[in-house]
Formats: sequence, structure tokens, C-alpha cells
Amino acid sequence: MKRREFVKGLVGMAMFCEIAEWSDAAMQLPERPNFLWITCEDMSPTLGCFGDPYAVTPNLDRLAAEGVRFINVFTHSPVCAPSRSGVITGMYPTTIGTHNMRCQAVPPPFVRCFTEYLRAAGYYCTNNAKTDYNFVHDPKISTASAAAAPLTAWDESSPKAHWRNRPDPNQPFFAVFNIEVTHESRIRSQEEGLLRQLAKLTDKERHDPEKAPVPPYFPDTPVVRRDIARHYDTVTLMDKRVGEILRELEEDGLAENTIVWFWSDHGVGLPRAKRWVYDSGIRVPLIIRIPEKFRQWACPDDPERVKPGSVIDDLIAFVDFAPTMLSLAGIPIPKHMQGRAFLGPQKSPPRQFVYAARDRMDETYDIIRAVRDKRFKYIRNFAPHLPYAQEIEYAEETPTLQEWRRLNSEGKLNDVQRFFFSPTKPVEELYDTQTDPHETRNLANDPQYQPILEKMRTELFRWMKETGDVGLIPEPELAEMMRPNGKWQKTAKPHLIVLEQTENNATVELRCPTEGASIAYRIDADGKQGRWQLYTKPVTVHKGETLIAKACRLGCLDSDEVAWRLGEQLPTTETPEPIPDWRAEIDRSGVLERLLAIKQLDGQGKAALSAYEKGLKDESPSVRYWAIVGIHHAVEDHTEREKWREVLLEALNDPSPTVRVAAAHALCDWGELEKGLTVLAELLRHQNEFVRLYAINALRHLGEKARPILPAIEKALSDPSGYVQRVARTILKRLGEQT
Ligand SMILES: [Ca+2]
Repeated sequence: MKRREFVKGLVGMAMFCEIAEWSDAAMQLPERPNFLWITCEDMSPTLGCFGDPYAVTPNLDRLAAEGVRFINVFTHSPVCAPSRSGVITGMYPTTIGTHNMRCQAVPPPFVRCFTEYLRAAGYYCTNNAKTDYNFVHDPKISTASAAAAPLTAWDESSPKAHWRNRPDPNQPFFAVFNIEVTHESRIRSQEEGLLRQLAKLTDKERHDPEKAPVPPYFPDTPVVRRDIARHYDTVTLMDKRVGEILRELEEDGLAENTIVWFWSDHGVGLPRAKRWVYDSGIRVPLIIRIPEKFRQWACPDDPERVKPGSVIDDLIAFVDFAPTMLSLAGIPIPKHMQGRAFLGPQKSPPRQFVYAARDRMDETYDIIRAVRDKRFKYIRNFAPHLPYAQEIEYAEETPTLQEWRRLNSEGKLNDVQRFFFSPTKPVEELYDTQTDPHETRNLANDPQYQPILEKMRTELFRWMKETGDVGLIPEPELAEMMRPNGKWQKTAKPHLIVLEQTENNATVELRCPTEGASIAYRIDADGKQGRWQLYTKPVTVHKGETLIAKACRLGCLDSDEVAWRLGEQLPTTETPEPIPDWRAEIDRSGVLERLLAIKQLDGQGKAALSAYEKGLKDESPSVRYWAIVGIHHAVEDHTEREKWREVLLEALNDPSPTVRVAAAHALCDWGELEKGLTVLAELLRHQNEFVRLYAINALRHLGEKARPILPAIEKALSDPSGYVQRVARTILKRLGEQT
């Protein structure tokens, strides 16, 4: 599909996918399956049933024996929030603007949590408890907390959420349990509760560091082995929890009515795995157990494929989860979803490629894209001027990374181990994952692989174009498009329309004038508060009851509540605030094509200069930004820099602060310190937090050269943005200053 057609599809969908349309749409199934999702954190397929001899995972091994192992499953993003954002929406974060870690985006109006379609079709949906969708309804709420979920997405999102709480035991359910014990932080944690749990492991369950599998890119030392062994210990703890949840399902007599999924949100929380698009970061286990009575339904063309103990090697992407769930529930898949169902009556033929993206990771910027077929992986480094091993304060706490850095600085690493610390990256990487599963032999320059390289490169750019990848728009610009001047938009209150009224009851329709909003309502009676429900069709309000409603638009503040009782005046209505449709604006402007064109010149050095010069005059600050970055790194010759110095000095007056950061950074690098640092210090006070983050990251890359504005960097230690603070700390540490 061409991008234009795709975008046209999206615009059409905005009107078509009103939740109400789906409420009665469930296809006819004699009995609807329940769904149980057991998810865990930060784990590659390191399970006994996935052929890992070091793992101790009896419960998951049993689940796999009773279910189907999917051995080619990949997330589109190797880190929590963007990964989960794609799962809950069935869309690539790079399309809906949720690709940067913990970014509080405003997704386009057609985007919904897929659970709303399930709820509209009668499912009881619960989340226990992590969300991390990269959109919140209140900037003060942590994006990962259970409370960050939109009110309309779940019947309950909390650490108490459970299928057992559903008001009607016959109501089909979708219950999620997220197990956190395998999270990256537990590799280094000395927290008492965790240590107690670990101490309870038997000798057979405890992992001997001596036997730990050490990938070839890590130094093989006791510290690294200890981290790996600890991670496997937490995997065993996680497996025990899986056993408990499955036992609860059996105790309730629901195992034969419930389709169980087990998966991990991305690869293991070790360096060069989590946060990286290598298989160590994006490849995860998926097990699905399908009770016999649903096998024909789940795999109409060949039910034998999903019988107990099967293995399916089709490529599966995380964005396929949402449409597959809808397919299995008998609900039509909305057209805006980018994934494809791999089970159920709406099952598609298997995909040929999966895709992955790395964008801002906490406080540190990078842009990498990858495409993988069953064998080859093509990686495109869109920031080849930056090193792989940029500091991310949180990840630096992992002992393996500290050890790896130390041995690098002592010159004690071999070539494969040292590569991660290269000062720059190649523009392209190509790996044969069959013969080189750890992806350490880059074939991009091997003449023998040129046809594969070209095929994969073409596919990557095709996908970026088709899906309207917004990753090349610098975050300060994207954030400004989503929320001009940083102001949070608020969803308008729902309107109440009384369709019918008698003395004893009324039928009320609810409508929200804010495009893309969903409505939640509850009915309070006899001093008792009702349950929040997703509005799908007119509701009946009886005499004495109070109808309470509020509207939720992803990425916006929830509306105020409206309340109404029979016989009262209807609540006042309000005019909706404009919410910029940044996605449509970007598509209309054609800027993505121009960005891809300019970024295709990476690595061509001076041959690209005339294109960069043209880019400087582009109406889009994003193109001008990349033109400056291109010039910065393409011109190495001192005399030639003279000509371009004027251009950069002029760019210090660009209306876009993002462009000014790039120009100031380049000028500092070229020796024009005073002018450059003055601009960077000034931008550290900009109101857009991502401008400040860009500025402080530029100062980080300048290293010693940033010393003259040390006071401004010290001041950034108390910046309102925690990410800006982190970079400031990293700089001061590197410059040998106390923090
Ligand atoms: Ca995670």
C-alpha cells in the first residue's frame, strides 16, 4: 500500500471506527473464549521450552507442552513504553508518535486501546497492573502506573485487577497480569524482598554463574556471569508466579474456556540487548494455549497447527497482537490497525518482514531502524555520528555495563567486544542471523551480500514511508506540534441528549464533541457509586438514579464530569478545544519524503553538501535540522569549513530552537566556542523541555569544550525535567565535577 492510500485509509477510519459501531458486531461464536495474558518484563526466549538448557522454567515448559510455541516473535521497540504502546493500540509507535521512551504523546484521533473494542463487545477487561502506553490523561501521573490507563480502556487497572472481580461470572473476560521480577532493575537489585525470594530457590533452581551462557560481545568475567545467573534466577521466580496464576484459572474451572498467552515485553535487560534492535533486544518468547474447542476457530485452515506441543515459526510482530485478539474474540479488526491477525477467522497470510525502531532512550537520543526477515537483519543508523555506548544513567547501573566499560578503557577487550564503544556507527549493518545469531559480523560491505543489502534497504525505506514514520522529526518539534506551547488540551464534556422520557425513566444518548474521544459513564443509586463503563449505546436512567459521565481523548486531560438526574435540567455543554491533528498535518506537508531523501545521503560526505545546502532553505525546521547535522559531519577540512561557518552562524538566528541547537553544536565543534556555547546556554532555559534536552545532550557530546558554561550545566541539575537533570549529572561527572 502506498503511503497516500494508507493515510487516506486513516482519515476514513476516524469517522468509521466510532466505538458504538462495534458493540453489536461480534461474530457469531457458540461460546466466546476468555483471554488471559501473562506478560513478563525484559526477557529473551530464555526458557527451557525454547531450548535454553540453562533455564529452570517448569511451569512455562508445561504451558508450552499444552500450547503452541511461536519462535519468531519480535517487538517493534526494544524498551518498555514504546513496545507496550504498540501492543495496546495495534499500531507502530513511529506512526502514532509514541516512539520515544516515556514521552506522553497525543496519538492521532483514530487510535484506541484495543480493549475498548473488547469491552464494547461485552468483555470484562482487567489490567494488573503496568500500563506504560506512552500516553497519559494527566501529566502528573507516572506513565507506567496502573492509573495511567484511560478510564475507558479497562474495567479495572490496578494491582487488584482480576477476572474474579467481574460482576457477572458468565461474562467473558480478558485479564492481564504483568510480572515484574525479570525487569532489568532486578539484575542489580539488593532489595530485601527480592533477596528473600531468591534465597528460597532450591539448589536445582539456582543458576551457577560458572555455567552461564555469555554472549561473545560481553567480556567473560565473574561480574558478567553473576548478572546473567541472577537474571535466570529471576526468570525462575517469574515461572513460579506463572504457575500460581494458571492454578487459579484451573481452580475456577476456566482452563477449558480460556485462551492463555504468555509473552515478554522485549529482550533481556542487559546492555546491547534491551534498548537495541539486535535480536537480543527485540526477539521474545510467545506461548499460546488454545483449548480444544477453540482450535478450529483459532486456526480455520489447519487446526492441527495449534494442537498441544506445536511450534509455529511464522514471523509475528507485536502490532499483530491487538488484531489477533479481536479476531479470536470475533470482533471485526478496525482498518487503522497496522498489525495483521495470525489466529482466528480474520487470520492473514504470514508476514515476510518485521520492523523495529530505537529512538530516545530515557535521556539519550539515537535513531535506528531495522527490518528482519526470517534470516537477514538490516539496520540503518540514522545517527551514525553518535556512538552506540552513550550513557543512559539508569542502564549504567547494571554491573555488566560498568565492567564492560572498565575493561574497554583498560584496553582489555577483543575486537568483537570493543566494537560497542566505537566513537561512531556505520550507516548500515547487515547480519545473517542464521549463521551469526549474536549479530557481530556486519556484512553490509561484503560484495557477496549486496543484492540482499539492497533488497532489505529498499524494504526498510518502503515501510518507513508507508507507515509515515515520524522518528526523523526532532522531538522538540514533534512535541510542539502535539501540544503547542506545551499546553495540555482538555477533552470536552460529554453532551447529554434525552431521546425518550417518561415519569419514571429516560433514555439518554451521550456524545463528545472532541474528535477521537471515548466516553465513560456510571449510574449511582441509593448513595452507592456505580461501576465506570464504556459508553456504546444510549443508556436508561431511572428515577432516583444519577448518571455521571466523562470523556477521554488519548493524550489529553479527561473532561470534567457531568451529572444528571431525571427531572433536572441538562448539564451545560462546552465547545471543544482544538486538538492539532499533527499526523494529518505532517502527511499533508510532504515533509517525511523530504526527510527520508536527505537522510538517505548519510555517509556520502561532501557529495551530499549541495543537497544539505538546499535543505537549509526548507520550510520545515526538521529538514533544516538534519541539513545542519549533515554539514556538521560531512565537512572535515578546515579551509572548507570557513565557507560553511557563515552558514552555521546564520542558522544561529533560525526561528526554530532545534535548528539553533544543531548549529551551535556544530560551531562549538569547529572551534567557534563562544558564540555556540552562548546559544546553548540560552536554550537550556527554553520552555520546551525537549529543546532543553537537545541542548544539554549537545553539551554532553562537546565534553571538555562545554566547560566554560559549567554554571549553566550545574543549574540544569534542578531542571523540571528529570531527563535534563540526568544528562547534567553525567556531564559533571565526566568533567570531574562533584554533583
Ligand atoms: Ca520491560
